[in-house]
Amino acid sequence: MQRLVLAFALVACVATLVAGQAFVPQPAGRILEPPVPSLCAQRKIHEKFNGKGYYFSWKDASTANQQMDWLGIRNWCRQRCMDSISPETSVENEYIKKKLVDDKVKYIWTSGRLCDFKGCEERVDLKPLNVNGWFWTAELKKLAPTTDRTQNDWGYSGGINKPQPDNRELIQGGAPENCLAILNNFYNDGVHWHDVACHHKKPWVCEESEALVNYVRFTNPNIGV
Ligand SMILES: [Ca+2]
Ligand SMILES: [Ca+2]
Repeated sequence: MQRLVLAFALVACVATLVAGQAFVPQPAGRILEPPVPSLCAQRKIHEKFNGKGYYFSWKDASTANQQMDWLGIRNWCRQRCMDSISPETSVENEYIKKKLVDDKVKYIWTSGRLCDFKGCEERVDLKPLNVNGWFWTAELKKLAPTTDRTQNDWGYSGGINKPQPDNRELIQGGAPENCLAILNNFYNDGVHWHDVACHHKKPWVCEESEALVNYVRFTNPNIGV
């Protein structure tokens, strides 16, 4: 098991280098789970889109009534060689948004997160954090600046009638809104991205992770992942 964890750490490092990023951000206290080969082999895919498999928690009887926090969802997906969804293109973003509308799902988590971890504060390219500090954690890819409205899908309103990201919960004395959810007209503002405090529980969408699938194929060639 120790060897597996070490090997996984190495793969993660390689993936990080390939992605051109100098850090592997993750929240303090809880760990990012490695894939579980048997769960990867049995993973359920509801639909394929542009060659990648997607899992929708509300479409499956075993998870239809479940909701999890931001990291819990990443780990559930990662154990199955997937990760929380990263809608990095407008085509993929529209595909996911249509699912929420068609299936009347109020909101979901994505892998999007503000770089609020140890090491982020030294990165000048992330300053100011509320503009340049957002990234898709599953892909280790930065989002376009929050101010560039043509390259993102942040909502135009929210709980305090301010454009997103607004860090509303922190302003109102609660937790910082460091995670990226897609909200389906929750504030009568259409279907858009919102910064939301990461501890809230939501349904989820997993997206297959090429890196995790390849890793498990390499380390477990006989398991048929
Ligand atoms: Ca994606
Ligand atoms: Ca917000």
